[in-house]
Amino acid sequence: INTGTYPGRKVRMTEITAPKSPVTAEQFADEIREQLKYTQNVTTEQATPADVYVAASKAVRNHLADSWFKTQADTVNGNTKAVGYLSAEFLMGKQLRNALLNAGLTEQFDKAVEALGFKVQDVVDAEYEPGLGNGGLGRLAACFIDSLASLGVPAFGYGIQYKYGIFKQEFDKDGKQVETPDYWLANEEPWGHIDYNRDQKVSFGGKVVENADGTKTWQPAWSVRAVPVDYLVPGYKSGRVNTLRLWSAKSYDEFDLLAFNRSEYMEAVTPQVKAENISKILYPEDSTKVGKELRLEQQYFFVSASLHDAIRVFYPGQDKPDLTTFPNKIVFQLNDTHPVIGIPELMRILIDEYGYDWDTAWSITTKTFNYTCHTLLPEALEVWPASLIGELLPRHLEIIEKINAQFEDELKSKGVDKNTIKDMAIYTGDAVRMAYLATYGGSHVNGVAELHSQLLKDVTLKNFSDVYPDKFTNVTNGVTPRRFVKLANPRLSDLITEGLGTDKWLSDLEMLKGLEPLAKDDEFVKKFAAVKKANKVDFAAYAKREYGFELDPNTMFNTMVKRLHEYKRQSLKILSVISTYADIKSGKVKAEDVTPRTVFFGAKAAPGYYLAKMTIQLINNVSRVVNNDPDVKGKLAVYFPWNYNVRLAQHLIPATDLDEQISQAGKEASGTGNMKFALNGAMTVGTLDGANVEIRERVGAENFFLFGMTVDEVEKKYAEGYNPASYYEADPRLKHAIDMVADGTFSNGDRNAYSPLVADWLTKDWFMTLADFSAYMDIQSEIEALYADELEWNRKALLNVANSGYFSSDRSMEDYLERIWHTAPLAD
Ligand code: T68
Repeated sequence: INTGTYPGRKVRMTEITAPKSPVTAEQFADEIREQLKYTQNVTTEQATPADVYVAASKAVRNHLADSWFKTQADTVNGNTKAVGYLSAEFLMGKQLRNALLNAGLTEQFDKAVEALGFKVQDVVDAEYEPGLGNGGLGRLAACFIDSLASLGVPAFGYGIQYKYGIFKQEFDKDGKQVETPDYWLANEEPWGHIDYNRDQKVSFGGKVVENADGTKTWQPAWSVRAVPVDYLVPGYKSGRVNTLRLWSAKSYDEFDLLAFNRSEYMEAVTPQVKAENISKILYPEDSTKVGKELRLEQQYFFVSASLHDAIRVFYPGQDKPDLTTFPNKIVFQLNDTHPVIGIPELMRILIDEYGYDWDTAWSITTKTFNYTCHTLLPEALEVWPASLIGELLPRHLEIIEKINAQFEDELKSKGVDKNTIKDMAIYTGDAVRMAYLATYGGSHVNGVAELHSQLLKDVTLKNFSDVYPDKFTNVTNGVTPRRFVKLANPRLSDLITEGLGTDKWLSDLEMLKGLEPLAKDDEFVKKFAAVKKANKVDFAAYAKREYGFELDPNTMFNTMVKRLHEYKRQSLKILSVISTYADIKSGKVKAEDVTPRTVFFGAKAAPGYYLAKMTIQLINNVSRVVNNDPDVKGKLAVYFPWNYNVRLAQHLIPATDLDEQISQAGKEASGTGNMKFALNGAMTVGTLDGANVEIRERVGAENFFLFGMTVDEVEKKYAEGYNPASYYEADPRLKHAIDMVADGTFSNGDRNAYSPLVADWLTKDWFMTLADFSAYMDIQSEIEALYADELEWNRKALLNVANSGYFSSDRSMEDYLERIWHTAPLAD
């Protein structure tokens, strides 16, 4: 064991350079054989790659078991406060490669699999990616728990094991998105361990009765059984393994035998269906619409089970635990508003289940929770109808009312005026505002990038920040370099290690700064360029295999991947593609002046989001027309690989030359794709939005393609009255591109196909795509001029890598530890 303090680190890290019980490839092959024989019950000869995948995964899991038990014991017995990360989403990505890396078994695995007569790729491909998140928010949670384990901080991720994750996306013959269910548990899933003996009961409905002594008793109408499914979260070279505990809903009454005996077969399984529905499906992001009853049930389900679980873990076997010490044992982070019902739930547990008085309970609760906001769209802050909470959680509604009354008194005593108090109400009488409840009920509130946190204070939660300025802080997001550099981009990882003379950068990403001098070394820059080129060739092969695309790796790979949302402005990108297409086709731009480009889109649209789905259809049809037009062959191509997920991200990001982060300023809270691209040596074209601002500051303005309006300019334009049609009239390139969408060029002559989209652009355009179009087109010539100079382009791209070390999720975790959680890694 090699213990050391990394230069510049605020948190000490222990590095275990070799796995505790290293095995040889032969031994590991034997372990796989044993799993095949005794748990898969197949001979090595009978085994398929899928069998080997399950067997190898279980063998790796076994290697992590001792560290897991030790981490659990130290978590409970040590004097380091643990972190509970409460999140409705954990978008983990595939597990096997990551677990092998962190267990120090990568090479042994590769050799063992071959010795068993299998292809490594086939075995790895047998893993089905769990899609238990929508996008950035869920992936962030996954990066954070990886970093916590890698830093040796005791932590629990708490969430839901949805039976169906985010829908699978397909495109029909017209280019429309078709959603199909993602039944990711169809085959054996070796990573989650279902622990029936650590279950919790979660209740709903019914009524509240007042007892003779004035205390309240909630008499719920129905209950479900929350069963934990445990995933190991191994740290990278930390020797620590944390727990991701995802709850699965089961019924207490599997089956109504009386109904069955009456031949009422459907009725007989109703209770089971009702209970199991709770963890049945991940809600697709619908930030602009109100939620559903089931969604509130899901939120309460996992939060209630998790809080009870934490009490079980930290006060084992105690009937009357001293819960005033609870905030010293664990601090809970509320990942967006989805788990905010935890605040009244902890109050209820403390008062009704453990007999604490209100003030003591409130003091414990506020010390226990902190809230991270991930949005700037006011309509995305959850507001629940009070009637719904009253029906589902009557006792919680009472508690919320009382919290609100106390809050109003507090505001009055602070001299806040009546109207402001009304604006700040947590409980309006009709509705409960979860973001306000979280802000009042927790110790800290943070945004996810500097600009975002500033706007939260200045706009979204201004009243709260005026009254409670000290609650507000920022923690800029980050991504794990283990998955998104080491696993996704082995060639670049090797080059970085060569350049720095060590691989320690994987746990101290600021060390990438050491690459900066190498940007002056043409030979190193050429090696860097060769890495990108090889990644593009690889991606072309992958895209051919998976999607049947014929890509040309000699073109610029230009990528826009993220959820489909108007504010993210995929429209801006596709309109620019259409404009470029028209220019090449008409000969306005000479063939020899064109920078050959392949444009990639990856995006899922929420199933009920009409304009987003129409944008997908448009992109697919632009792709069809452009890719089949001999006039632009070799100059421009557009591809939309369907079902964008973590796996595709790991392939596409390392192969990208130019990344698009073009949201309207003031709308993207942070973005994390932007960080992954910069770390993988892509250049970014982007607006001054979210973390783009900080990325640009760090990599240098000269190494970032900035365009578009600022937040202030956007606000000014809204105030003046925005008229998109005037931009359509003023820029002939824009006019032509929109006319082509309207005239049937991309709909086999049908002029109505996109009329709602066109009408929206010309009359509403809420996110000002049209106003930023000219600036976006103008910066393309700068991009193309630089791209023509291969050495200079790669020099700048390398400087992006060298200066992106700040965007490690390890750094984000250190900031949370210091500013919010006030805790530290476990002692060795
Ligand atoms: C994202 N939010 C932000 N939300 O958009 C992004 N919403 O800027 C930021 O980088 C990221 O969070 C991490 O902080 C989301 O991804 C959701 O997915 C979501 C899901 C359900 C309901 C509302």
